[in-house]
Amino acid sequence: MDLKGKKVLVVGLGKSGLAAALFLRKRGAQVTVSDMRSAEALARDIPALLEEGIMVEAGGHGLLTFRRQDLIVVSPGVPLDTPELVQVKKLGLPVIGELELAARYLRGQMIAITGSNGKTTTTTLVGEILMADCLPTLVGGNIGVPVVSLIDESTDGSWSVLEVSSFQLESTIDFHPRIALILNITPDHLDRHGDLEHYARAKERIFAAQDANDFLVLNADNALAADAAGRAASQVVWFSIEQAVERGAWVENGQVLYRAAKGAAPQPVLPLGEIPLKGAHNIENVLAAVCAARLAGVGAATIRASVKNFHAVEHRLEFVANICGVDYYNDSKATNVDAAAKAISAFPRGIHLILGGKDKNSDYSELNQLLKERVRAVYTIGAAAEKIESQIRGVVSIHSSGTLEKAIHDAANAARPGEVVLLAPACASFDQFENYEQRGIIFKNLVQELKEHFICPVT
Ligand code: UMA
Repeated sequence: MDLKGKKVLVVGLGKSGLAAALFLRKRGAQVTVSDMRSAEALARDIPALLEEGIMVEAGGHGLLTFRRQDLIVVSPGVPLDTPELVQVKKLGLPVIGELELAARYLRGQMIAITGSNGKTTTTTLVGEILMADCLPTLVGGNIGVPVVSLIDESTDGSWSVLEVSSFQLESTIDFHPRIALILNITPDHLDRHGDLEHYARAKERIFAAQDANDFLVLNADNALAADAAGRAASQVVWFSIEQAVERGAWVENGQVLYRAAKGAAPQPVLPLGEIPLKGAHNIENVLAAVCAARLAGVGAATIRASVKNFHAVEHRLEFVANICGVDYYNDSKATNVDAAAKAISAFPRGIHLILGGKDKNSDYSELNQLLKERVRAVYTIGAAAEKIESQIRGVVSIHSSGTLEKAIHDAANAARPGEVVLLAPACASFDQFENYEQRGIIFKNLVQELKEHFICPVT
């Protein structure tokens, strides 16, 4: 697509919008950016954009601005049912997301990884394995690096390992990864997608353009992910922690095995004991990464060495400190109920759990069995606190802490040596924080402060 002279509107001026606008301008397009935030709120970015000759509409989206374009590029966080987008789509104007735009210009092959949980860990691990094999590797996407910003570095030989979210996939058209992974599909983002069915369909766009030369890696143990196999034109490769698979990776007698083709002998990849990450969900992430790496041609020995040296990604079940015999873990990325359940499952009992934030139309009672079995007390924070409390009342002791700082202090005062204080909030962060990263960093800072000042009770 020749962008020279084309009128392109970028909707949303976050990380993706900024990168997309600069990319489009560099390719000669006449670019306008529209954001609902005020000019003051966007003050940091506006001067640089104006200097590049990019126009900025701040404080809301104007229908006229939208109608004047040849192409509209939406940021992932902008819902596709935004009235202005609906209107221009009716007029036949092309509307694509930043991922679709980037994928049209990215050179080389793509490995795209989606799922409700585990995306960032798996994406990072696949990236590290490919790099360890000396393959030219780029890592980006929902992980925090807009895909558009990888284009200049990509070559015909490169592998782009991309974390892709349902928000990004929803607006794809020709997005065509060579290897696509669906790690799992469990309820998330129902406030945006409406119901689980629509959310799952958005995720399935990851393989919509694939053909018989491509690969789709699916979790055999997750019903909604496994169900996608019937709709794929690509070759399906499975992973499972529960059963042997005809093609793909699984666990048997404490070993990760991989079978390259139906009927072929399985090959040992690594012993489970060498996986340095906590929790069964991380074994699934490793199995998925093994499939992706083997399909990209990486040998078992390189995979084994990379997994052994892999450390938890920041904000994913990240160990922060031990204070008076109590371990503090940051899982700020547990932004939905299933992720929180996985985090809780990683510890046998004695958990002091910090829950809450911005609700996404979630059902927190799904945690009740785990709360009963493993959690000593819940500390609620943020806008969802009342809803959470009403759905878990009677199951576990509840402290309405309100803020993260108060929750940490309440938990520290209650926890005994050998127990765990866990931030796995099951909610988005946007009510009290800029994003989950900021929430995790603040948690870690508060815990470090506590470590310096906390006086351990005499036992
Ligand atoms: N905005 C509008 N109109 C709207 C909605 C938003 O103008 O109707 C504006 C906001 O005022 C803001 C901008 O859009 O200025 C924000 O755009 P964005 O939400 O797309 O944020 P980015 O900074 O571009 O970050 C996005 C992803 N964010 C979301 O999907 C919400 C980041 O994923 C991703 O890392 C980044 O692109 C780079 O690819 C974050 C995320 O929370 C981590 N993802 C969700 C998740 O993992 O659960 C899907």
